[in-house]
Amino acid sequence: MSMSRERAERRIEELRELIRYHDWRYYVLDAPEISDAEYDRLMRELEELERAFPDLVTPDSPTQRVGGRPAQQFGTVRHRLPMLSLANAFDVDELRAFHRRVTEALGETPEYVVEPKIDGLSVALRYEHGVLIRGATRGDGEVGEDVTANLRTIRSIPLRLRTSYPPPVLEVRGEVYMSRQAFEQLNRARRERGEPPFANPRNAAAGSVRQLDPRVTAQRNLNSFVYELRYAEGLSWRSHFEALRLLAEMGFRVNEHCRLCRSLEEVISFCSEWEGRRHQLDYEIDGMVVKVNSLEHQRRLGARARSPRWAIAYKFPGEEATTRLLDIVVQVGRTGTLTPIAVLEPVEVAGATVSRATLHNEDIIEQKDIRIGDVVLVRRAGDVIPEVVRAVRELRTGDERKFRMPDRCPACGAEVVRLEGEVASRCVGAACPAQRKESILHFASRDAMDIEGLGEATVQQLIDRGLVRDAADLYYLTKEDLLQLERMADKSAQNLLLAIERSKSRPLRALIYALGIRHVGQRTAALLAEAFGSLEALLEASEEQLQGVPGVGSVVAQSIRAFARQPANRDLIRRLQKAGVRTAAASQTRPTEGPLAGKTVVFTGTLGSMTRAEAARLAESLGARVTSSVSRNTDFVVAGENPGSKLARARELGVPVLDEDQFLKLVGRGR
Ligand code: 0OX
Repeated sequence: MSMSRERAERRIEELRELIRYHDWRYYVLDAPEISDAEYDRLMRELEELERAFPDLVTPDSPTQRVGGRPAQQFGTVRHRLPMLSLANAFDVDELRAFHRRVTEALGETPEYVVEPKIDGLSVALRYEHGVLIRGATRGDGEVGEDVTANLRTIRSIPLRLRTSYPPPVLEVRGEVYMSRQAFEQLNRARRERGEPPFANPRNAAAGSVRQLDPRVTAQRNLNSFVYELRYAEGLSWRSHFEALRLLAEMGFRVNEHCRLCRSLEEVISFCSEWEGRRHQLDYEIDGMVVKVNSLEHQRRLGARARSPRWAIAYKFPGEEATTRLLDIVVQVGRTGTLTPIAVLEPVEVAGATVSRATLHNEDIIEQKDIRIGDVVLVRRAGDVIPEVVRAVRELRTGDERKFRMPDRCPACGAEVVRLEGEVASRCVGAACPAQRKESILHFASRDAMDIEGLGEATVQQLIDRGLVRDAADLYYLTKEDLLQLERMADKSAQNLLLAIERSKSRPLRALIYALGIRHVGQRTAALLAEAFGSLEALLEASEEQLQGVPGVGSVVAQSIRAFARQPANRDLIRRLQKAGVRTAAASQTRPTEGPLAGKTVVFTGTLGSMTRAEAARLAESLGARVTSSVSRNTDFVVAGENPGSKLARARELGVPVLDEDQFLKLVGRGR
């Protein structure tokens, strides 16, 4: 009754081709031609024949998607060409800046391809003679993990290409993701089994691809889009759009919403269109990818260290994301206030990775019934600290724990008190290192004494090593002290000492604000400086005198008096004075007119006519603020010889750049 081997071989080949075709119709085009029952019949027939002739089974057979035993661990794969990532544009202005850079470098206006940015994980696929032989995760871009067995289970990834003359070697890149529907279905099933649900589709997809047992991955309903033809021997294409067409012809799933745009305005309007339509898709996108179309243009533009200059991700703004609340820790502020902080499984919110968020205070946690282990909704609006909006209670497993405010300070062990009528709990420890650290950071912050380069890690070390107990100690640090610290090179020690020195002549209002007197913010500090003219006069003022200042009420006045009475504070002020910190209002203030007044300037490279420090002093004497790093707030950069990365950064941000002559002209010293 059995079929001859030859006939079986022919039928097997026929069935495979049919099934491949219908897989393509179903999984790639989403346009099936036959019923599920008909498809199952084909599949069963193939399976039976392969069972009868096991030596005819090949790895690219449609029956072989799920195979092999669970792995112990994944092997590593070195990518032949590094897998680059994308630079981000967070608004339309940054998109325009990208276009300007590109157009300037090319000397002509390019065409762009704009495509949805799928929120999944990137993978690389390698085919030899049309057969999938390797699939790898992105990893660090250089080396990824070999997840071939898992990627084979994704039905939209062809095991064999749909071409009669496949290139000997072909490499493509794309995104593996989980649709919203598959994600919800998976979480429902996990809850029923008492397993913790995934916080979002991205995590679910990443977790599924990193499963050691491919049979588990196979049940996860992953999907894919391929967006890059990295390498194909013998094939030629001249543009990204053409590459997308080739990829589609070869049987890959290519996103249908990729659009060729002939002008920046077209790019912008397509991006905004999808910003409003993103929720119509069955998968999450976190932005749009804008790519220069012509390969010749791409080649000329080249790449930075990690990302190509010819592409950018336009990130959609300010949304929310869900993630898991791993723990709640307590942070001690400079006045001893204990703030509960959510420790989160890292999640991307509005273009930034968030792993911590504020929970404000105990009462809010209670009111919102947020528990450790919950899946929570996190929001990041603009520049504010990310916050936990609420718990997703439907995803609870019962293993969540309630939070309790500790009754001892986690930093110093002192008692924690919560005064009647206040929401905040406070550490009462007078020598609490956490409070010290926060008050020194406040003292050094930009609006206070503006000591550039004195960051959290440095202050922590200074306190741990007993080099600094309060802000006044900063002025007694030596270079030797600083060189003891980790990651403190000669140059940075020098710069820090210089910044500390410079802070001695900060205006009185900045010093008053820097002291961190409760209820004395920047505005009140300015009023007090104006009214008293010196720190000494302020601290000797009576409550009545203080209340005589417009805008100062009894709460503020009492707080200043309480501060002034503390022996430790008196000692602090004495040592500040002794170190030469200016405690009286300056007779002459910074120029408020002239080309440099109020400008933020960065110097980079070697100048011919003066040292950088001299140039900085000159600029400051004309009312400029000199900083060491380029940001969006920089008004211009002065570049000497060998300028390096700051110049590149300035170009990237579109910050104007002056050479030395232009700078000298500007300050009236030009020849
Ligand atoms: C996506 C996506 C990611 C090519 C050059 C660097 C990134 N998540 O949808 N990456 C790219 O492009 C590569 N395109 C995409 N569509």
